Amino acid sequence: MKNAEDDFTQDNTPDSLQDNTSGPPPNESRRAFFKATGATILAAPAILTSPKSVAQVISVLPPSPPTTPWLKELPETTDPLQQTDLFADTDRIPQGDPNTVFGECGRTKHQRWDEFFGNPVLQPDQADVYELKVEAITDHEFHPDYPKQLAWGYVGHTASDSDHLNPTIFARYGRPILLRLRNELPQNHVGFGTPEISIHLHNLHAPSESDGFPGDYFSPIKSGPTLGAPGLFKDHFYPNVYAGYDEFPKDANNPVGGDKREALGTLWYHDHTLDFTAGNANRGIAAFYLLFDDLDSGDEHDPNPAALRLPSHPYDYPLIFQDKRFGGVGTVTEGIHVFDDFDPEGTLGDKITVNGMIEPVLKVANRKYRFRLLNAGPSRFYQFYLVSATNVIQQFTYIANDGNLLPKPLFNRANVRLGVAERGDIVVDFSQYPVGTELYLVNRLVQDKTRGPSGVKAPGMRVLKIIVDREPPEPDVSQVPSTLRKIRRPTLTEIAAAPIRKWVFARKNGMWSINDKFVNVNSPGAQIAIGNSEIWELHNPSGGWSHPVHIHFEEGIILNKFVDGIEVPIPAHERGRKDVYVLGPNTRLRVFLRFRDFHGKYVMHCHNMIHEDHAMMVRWDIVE
Ligand SMILES: [Cu+2]
Repeated sequence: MKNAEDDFTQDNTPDSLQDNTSGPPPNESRRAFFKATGATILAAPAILTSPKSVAQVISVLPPSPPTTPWLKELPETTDPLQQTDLFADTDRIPQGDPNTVFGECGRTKHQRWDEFFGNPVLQPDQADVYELKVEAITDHEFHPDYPKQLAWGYVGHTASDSDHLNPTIFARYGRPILLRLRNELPQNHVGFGTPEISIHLHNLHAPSESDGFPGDYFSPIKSGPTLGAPGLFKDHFYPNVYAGYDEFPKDANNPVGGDKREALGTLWYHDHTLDFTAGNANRGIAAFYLLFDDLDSGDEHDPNPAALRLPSHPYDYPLIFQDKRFGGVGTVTEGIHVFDDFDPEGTLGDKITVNGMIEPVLKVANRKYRFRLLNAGPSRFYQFYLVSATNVIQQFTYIANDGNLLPKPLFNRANVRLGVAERGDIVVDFSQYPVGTELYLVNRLVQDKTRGPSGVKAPGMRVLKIIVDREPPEPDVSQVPSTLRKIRRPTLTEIAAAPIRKWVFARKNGMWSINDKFVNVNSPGAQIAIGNSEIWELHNPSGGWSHPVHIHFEEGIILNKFVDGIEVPIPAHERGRKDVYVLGPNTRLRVFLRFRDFHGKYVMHCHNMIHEDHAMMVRWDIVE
């Protein structure tokens, strides 16, 4: 039988993968074309005109130029974003209604604003207030062997009193955040990516208008189909309450409000502009948001007996991985980041950046560290191992998946596998290594096309060198307790009562579809009454590719997993709460979800950003 993959054809040449010179048509023409057709359905035959196979295209793309490893060091600690005074400009004090008179885009009113703040306008000390600008940086150094070049990202003022690209936000349950996002990208940009933005804070329990809905993109001159007007900035209200806010109301015994079993810790924020998420995020618009509470308090010295006292700042270290392709030796774009927004198979990177750098070095003290690993796409999967200089596998403790602490830690683990947008928090105890020890974080997962990974192969690609270079200045009092955070599993009664909704993720006309449809941000594919629970069946009937499916806003619990129609055990790290559900080939998952507290439009999509940009996304709404 002919394999479906063999049917795939596309019009793609190495030239079309180059940046700025002979690159793809202007972004707006693609968007205008997509929109003019009413859907992306007609784009597929237009794009797919050449008989070249994907494998042929990849083989003719020259590899990224070689790099000399381990030349640059990552900073020893995270430099958190500092608050901005948004009260000095009296015309633009954050408010519930959109401030379109003074330059804000036409968002809808912040939900539950009056309930949280009691005034139309925010008062000082009612929230933490931050400002980020999305900017083009022209001197970014991915690696000293490559030219300094263009990158995009969030720029904000950090605690060390400097402007920082993609700073980490430290947040706390019970303390709302008001984040102002300014779009300062060049509006005449050519090359991959588009200069409109929509910030998605993955996977905060955030009201719809602050969730970064893909159709809510904005710039000073353009606005998405679901936004009222363009603008210079957009304010986002992050309540930082636990999900279940209505079911477990805020009171003296529950000062945050919501169900503390629903806490998230490792979140990230990234661009989510319709049709251009892969290009914009791969340009660099992605960063961390770490959320703490009384249990995971971010303080290993915490005297509160309930606190977990996990390794904390500066020994709590987020690591973001992105795969990128750079123009090959002898090409006009030699050493320059290239990508193709228009190819439904995308561009597979062959260089893995760690916090924006290729093959960096991290120096650590010989004590425990918490590493927060994030696969920020666009489409590569990873299976990370920690190995010695002679490739001997080292063990660590796996404590959180998708930002959710597991009920119990998984001790003596050898690897972490991450689909796009998945997070894995691990604790590594470097006290077992003498000063001077060199270790490597290695990706052993083989992937030669954007459709998904194949096997695991040693020794793999070394992406990060870790040098144990010092004794800690004080004794390590951090710990990994034998229980972490309780989980609320649905009861049998709840499972029996929940309606079942089926979603099929498949290829269609060379694009990617859900339930045979391409994305339409103006029309919900499901409407769920607020407060209801449902079982969502996520089905990938193909043997040819993998889909890391992301459901916005609410975490879910996997009830069953079927491969080739046969029920299989759910891996230990997937038995907690999740927001990314990796659908391998011929896989079906049953996921229990509650829909609570806020209403409005959200999305589910494949987080292979290339699939997502080529229509594998569905809008769903919570309705009152
Ligand atoms: Cu996919």
